[in-house]
Amino acid sequence: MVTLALSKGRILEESIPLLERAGIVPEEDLTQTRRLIVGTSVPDIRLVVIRAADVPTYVRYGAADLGIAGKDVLLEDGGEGLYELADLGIAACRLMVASPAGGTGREGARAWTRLRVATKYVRITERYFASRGIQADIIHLYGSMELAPLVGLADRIVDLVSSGRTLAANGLEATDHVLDVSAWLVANPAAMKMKYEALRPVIASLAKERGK
Ligand code: PRT
Ligand code: MG
Repeated sequence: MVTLALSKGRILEESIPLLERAGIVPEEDLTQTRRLIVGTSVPDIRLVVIRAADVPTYVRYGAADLGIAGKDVLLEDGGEGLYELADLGIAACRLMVASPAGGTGREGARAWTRLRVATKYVRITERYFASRGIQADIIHLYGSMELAPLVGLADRIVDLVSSGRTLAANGLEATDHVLDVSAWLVANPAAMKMKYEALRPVIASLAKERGK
């Protein structure tokens, strides 16, 4: 049995057509079902559907042999104990620094000392500012980062941007590019040894359909 971990949300929406083109058709509508383990048209392949940030954990511990996870999640996780096999080219976006549109005046005196940056991506953000020699206090949020500058919680955010509409709707503008993001196929290293014969065709067909 091969277990492939997918994450809910955007990655799932773009993974389903990729899987189907690769001949792996889920037995249920993954966007509707409440089941967390779903079989496929390929008898020995099953899917588990979990939170995006949990995909590296399932794959690292071998609870899933393969997984599809955003580069943002993989970098934030650290990626130890995972093989990053292929960039699938789906769910593409950019990790950006953003701040209130129309300048810096609004930050006031705090801008002269340390910057406060709200993000879900603490590790990536720490590394980004440190590598530029900028002192920043990182405020860890789990979602709705766009709110933080509007209520005085932070001066900047680091968040994913695709169309830019969420930033615009909240009077923010992207100022600096941190990372290009897309979803990658990852594997458990032990499974790659023990189950290589079973995994090889799955990996080959997913990698072949990438970015189409
Ligand atoms: O549910 P959970 O809290 O675990 O995750 P989530 O709801 O934040 O995101 P989810 O599950 O939909 O998908 C997460 C993965 O999708 C990320 O790890 C990325 O790899 C990928 N992805 C691609 C995105 C986006 N594009 C994206 N635009 N994840 C989130 N966004 C959000 C962004 O955070 C912002 O709030 O969409 C908003 C911006 O979109 P635009 O189009 O308005 O710019
Ligand atoms: Mg979500």
